Amino acid sequence: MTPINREEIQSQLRNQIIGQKILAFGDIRSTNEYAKRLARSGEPEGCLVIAEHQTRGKGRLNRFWYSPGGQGLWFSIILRPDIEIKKSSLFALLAAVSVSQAIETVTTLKTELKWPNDILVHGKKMCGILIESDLTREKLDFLVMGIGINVSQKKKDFDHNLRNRATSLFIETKYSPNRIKLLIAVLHSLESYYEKLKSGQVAEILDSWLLKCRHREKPIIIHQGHYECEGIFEGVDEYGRMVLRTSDGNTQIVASGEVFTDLNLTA
Ligand code: BT5
Repeated sequence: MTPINREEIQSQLRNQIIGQKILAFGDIRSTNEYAKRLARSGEPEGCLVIAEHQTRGKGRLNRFWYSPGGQGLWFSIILRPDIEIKKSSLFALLAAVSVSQAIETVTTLKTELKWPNDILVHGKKMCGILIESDLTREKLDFLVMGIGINVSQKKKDFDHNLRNRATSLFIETKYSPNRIKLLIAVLHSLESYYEKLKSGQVAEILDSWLLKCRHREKPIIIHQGHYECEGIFEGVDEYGRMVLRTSDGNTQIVASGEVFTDLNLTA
């Protein structure tokens, strides 16, 4: 696959914020870790860190994110929105709708979203999102939005325990789209939703997310560490948190956790 080239991205990008500075690497431990270090040393918002291969790509709760060389898009963006800390959960949904829109523009695939941070195609995970932030004195200092999209892996390339849960654009369409074209579509979409969020048009992001949510009004089980809860997924509140209707008819707000949609604990 053609290597990711910074100049090529720059020449096609029409954004004012996201991607104003681009750092492209061959190998890196984790683009999120790198971007966080940059942000802590004062890097302005919009900086994009992208790599061909991550040796220690991270998922939530320090889980491993498989990021083989040249087979996907692994990147992170530094953002410094002037918003309440509570609203930072919205960024996983914002990233999910942006990537989903980009995939549907560049391919003919239909994507589905799983709360809070997964993009699925035919029930399998194609993209994961990791939002990490630093706070200073009750204020959001910066936020790093990490996105991993599987592009050209074949089924046999995934580890056996991921093979039935993960997918790639190649597996679903039988061809590998141009990664730069897909990346540019994601970055354009991200900038447009980011502008909406900053100007208070949160409802538009939430509506777009809900339209694609695969478990809306469906029974789910939510795991939070050792705590487990069941109910009907009603939707999300204005902070992107889950609204769960439990069997006693009450409504519960859930800020984080892992959603399962059947008793066999599959996504
Ligand atoms: C996520 O975590 O889905 C967030 C993934 C974020 C990755 C990006 S890549 C660029 C940036 N830099 C980083 O270091 N990270 C971000 P979570 O919901 O915790 O899901 C992690 C789980 O997904 C793992 O435990 C595996 O089961 C599964 N998994 C790992 N690699 C995968 C892959 N390539 N495709 C699909 N599923 C995968």
